Amino acid sequence: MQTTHFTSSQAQQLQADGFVILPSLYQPDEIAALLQCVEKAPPSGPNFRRSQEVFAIRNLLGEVPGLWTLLNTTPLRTLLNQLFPQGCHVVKAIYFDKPPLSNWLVAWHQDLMINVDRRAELPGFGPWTSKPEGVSVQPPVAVLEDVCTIRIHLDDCDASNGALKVVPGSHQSGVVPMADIAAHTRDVTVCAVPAGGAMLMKPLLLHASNRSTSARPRRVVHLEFAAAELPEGLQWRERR
Ligand SMILES: O=C(O)CCC(=O)C(=O)O
Repeated sequence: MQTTHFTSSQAQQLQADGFVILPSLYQPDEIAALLQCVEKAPPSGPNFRRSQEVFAIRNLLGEVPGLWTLLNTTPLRTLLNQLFPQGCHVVKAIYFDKPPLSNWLVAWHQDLMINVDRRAELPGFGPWTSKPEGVSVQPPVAVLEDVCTIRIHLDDCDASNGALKVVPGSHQSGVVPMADIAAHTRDVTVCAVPAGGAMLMKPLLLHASNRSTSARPRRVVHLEFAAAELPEGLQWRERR
């Protein structure tokens, strides 16, 4: 059955643990249409990364313009209205495939950087990075606390094909210095999510993922939403 209501206990889990799994946000035919749309995209340019280990498309909604119409279902809009009653915008979208038997592993980290349209001298913003695809910056913690990520799973995902591992509650520790991360990663949960399900997570949640030992792919649409506007002079690069 499709999830059309984000329950108060799910909202509480997101607040307390920094993540929650919604087992059914999209129907099988919707997932098939999403996959078909992504697979038709011509893979070229700095936003595409394809190797044996990973296939990623950054600025996904810019690179695959038809995708938003397929993603923007009534259950997604209902969920967003509950998460952000004051309204929100998409601020980042990525497609990840961890292909069968991929060696791609992701070390423990928090999602500290946001994508912006330019460099600007602003208190609390930094460090900055500039890559071919654009400028990113670490914003003040309050900006990160406002963001909610929705990872839509296009395949059944479990520990064998690289499910995300998280440290429940770690989003409440602020920015964890690199040297302290190991000490924070003792109590770990592996987030299995079925195809059509979604994992909601806060950017400050410590997370990682293992190599795949399975013959199954692990395809995910990663969407970040925020209600806040950035200070004058700075804009979310992928805002829509
Ligand atoms: O999908 C994964 O396995 C890791 C992705 C990740 O860590 C991220 O998006 O920050």
